[in-house]
Amino acid sequence: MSYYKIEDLQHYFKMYNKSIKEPKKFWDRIADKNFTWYQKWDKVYEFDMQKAEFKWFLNAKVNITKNCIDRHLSKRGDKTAIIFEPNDPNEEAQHITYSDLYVRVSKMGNVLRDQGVKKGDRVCIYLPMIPELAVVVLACARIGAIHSVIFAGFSSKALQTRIIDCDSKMVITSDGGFRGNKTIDLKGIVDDAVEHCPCVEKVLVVKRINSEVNMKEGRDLWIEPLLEEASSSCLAEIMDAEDPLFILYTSGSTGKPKGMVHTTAGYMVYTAYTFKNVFKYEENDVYWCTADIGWITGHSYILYGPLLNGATTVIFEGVPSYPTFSRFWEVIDKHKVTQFYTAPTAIRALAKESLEFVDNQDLSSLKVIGSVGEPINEEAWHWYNDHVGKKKCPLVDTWWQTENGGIMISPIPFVTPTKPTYASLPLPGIQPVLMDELRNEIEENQVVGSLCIKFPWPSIARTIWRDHQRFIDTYFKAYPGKYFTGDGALRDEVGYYRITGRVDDVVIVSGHNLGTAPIEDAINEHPAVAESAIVGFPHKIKGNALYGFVILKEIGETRIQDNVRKEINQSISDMVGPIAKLDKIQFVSGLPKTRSGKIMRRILRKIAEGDLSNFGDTSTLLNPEVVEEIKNERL
Ligand code: 7RM
Repeated sequence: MSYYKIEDLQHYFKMYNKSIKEPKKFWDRIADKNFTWYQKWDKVYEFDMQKAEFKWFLNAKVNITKNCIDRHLSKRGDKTAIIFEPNDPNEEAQHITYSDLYVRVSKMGNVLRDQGVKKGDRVCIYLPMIPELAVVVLACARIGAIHSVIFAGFSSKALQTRIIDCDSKMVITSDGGFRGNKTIDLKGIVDDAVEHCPCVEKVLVVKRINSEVNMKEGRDLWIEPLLEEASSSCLAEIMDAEDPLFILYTSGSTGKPKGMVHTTAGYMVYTAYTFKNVFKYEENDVYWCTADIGWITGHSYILYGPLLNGATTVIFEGVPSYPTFSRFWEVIDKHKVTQFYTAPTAIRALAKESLEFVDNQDLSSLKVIGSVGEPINEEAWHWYNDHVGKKKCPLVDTWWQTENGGIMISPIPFVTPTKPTYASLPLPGIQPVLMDELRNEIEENQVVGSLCIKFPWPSIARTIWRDHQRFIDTYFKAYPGKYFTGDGALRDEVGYYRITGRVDDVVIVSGHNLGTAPIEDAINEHPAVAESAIVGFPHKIKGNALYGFVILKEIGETRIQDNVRKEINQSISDMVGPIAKLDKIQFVSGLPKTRSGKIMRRILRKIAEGDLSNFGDTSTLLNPEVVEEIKNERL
């Protein structure tokens, strides 16, 4: 592999400037040197920001699975591609080599073809975190079918909406899944969903938990017997660079989910390049990302990025709390994990528990630790850095979105000095800008603005499935000529970016733009506080005032609670300024979160405003019961 290597900070700036001045040359070389192509491109890119049209590596022909699997066979055939760590620690882990993966993906590809799946068809995948999920995703890519993975925690209604939206002719699921001490009836959920999906012709079922399930004659088939019969070589479909690779749904704040479409070559080049550099990947590393493959993080940094680099990637079926809160740390110790990539919500949950869980495991194999998904608050950053990274592993706080395909802003390990709560510098090729309300670029430091990207990169989503107008309206209208991320950010004096949360999380109090993340950091500094979320609500004088929802580590008496309220405001006053003090502080037992761990501030905002009638689409909500509690105890 000969990507541009980023070796020190000066070199980073050199690379970065080159990538901005001569993007064609920069990406041309990366694409040329690191992949196998059936045919190379005529042109590196072509785009129109107004029309939101992007093409990369025009007319190149490629198959991403040839690059993920086949080309590694000669040198790495016996190397482990996937380590499968089951939910139950007593079940043996599986080591799947690149040769095994080749056979399994080929067989699966042949099964899909035999069942009538053709290039361009959509296949919805609703599977737990088991090796078959990886195999099925890659099998789709092998035969040119467009995969749409739907996280197996979604309800049948959410599944149904997505199947219908992408007009999927096949659904692949399992009899069920293990999750901690529970089992989940995935086939039952699929049955409910597919009942209302006339587009679905076939449902293929993987056996995982050996439960009794209904098999509908003529529609449902067990996958294992089909695999047994299938040939173990499968001709890869020759794909155009711009043929869709997958659709992945991401929730809009209102309205139905958006089917983000990613295409083949640009996505391949960008995920491979960023994986290599952001995780400083080296040949014998064991890399573990704890996300679910149902999210973009799993697509890009469990499957495609690592496999494109010939890496060993861990697929973990379980949860951080089962059988105990030391599970993550045990898995790192057991498989000698070198890079560990997780979400702040998991870090906060584990930091609440006894330190013994983490201290009793040997984490000395770790070289780099990463964070993704939401702003990592200062306290969690330090806990992760000190107790997991032992202050010797760079902590990469990686900012990016489903729409981006890959990591956009992140430190480079051992190159970019890390700074708590800062995602730091843009990766080569990425040109962030901050915009004010008047649509001017913000040049000053420490001012919160809307984060936009002013030049395309290879893995930018190409459209919303069958709704290009919505794609334009959502991302390219607010700031003409730029991609609008929906996030707020500020920049420090050296050019580091700090993501302050979604722009709709910015609250204007007495004319001051306040991002939620720094205020929540100040609240979380209080030793009694486990987690918090703040939102704005209308105020006669200030325009907006702040309402805090705070989880305490232990529920104390009322008198103590009143003291905590005072101390929280003192801490905010000290760390952010008196302007950011909270008008109301409600103690709660939990915060409404999406299944991917993001706080649904939209609901908290409605409660704070006193609008308790309609919370909009709550189908992605993990814990609806806390909404009731918060509503009933509203101040
Ligand atoms: C990768 C992923 C995207 C949204 C994004 C942000 C938030 C993600 C960070 C972050 C602060 C980070 N894709 N976000 N990473 N905020 N620091 N390092 O999560 O499409 O599911 O979400 O997540 O608000 O817009 S996503």
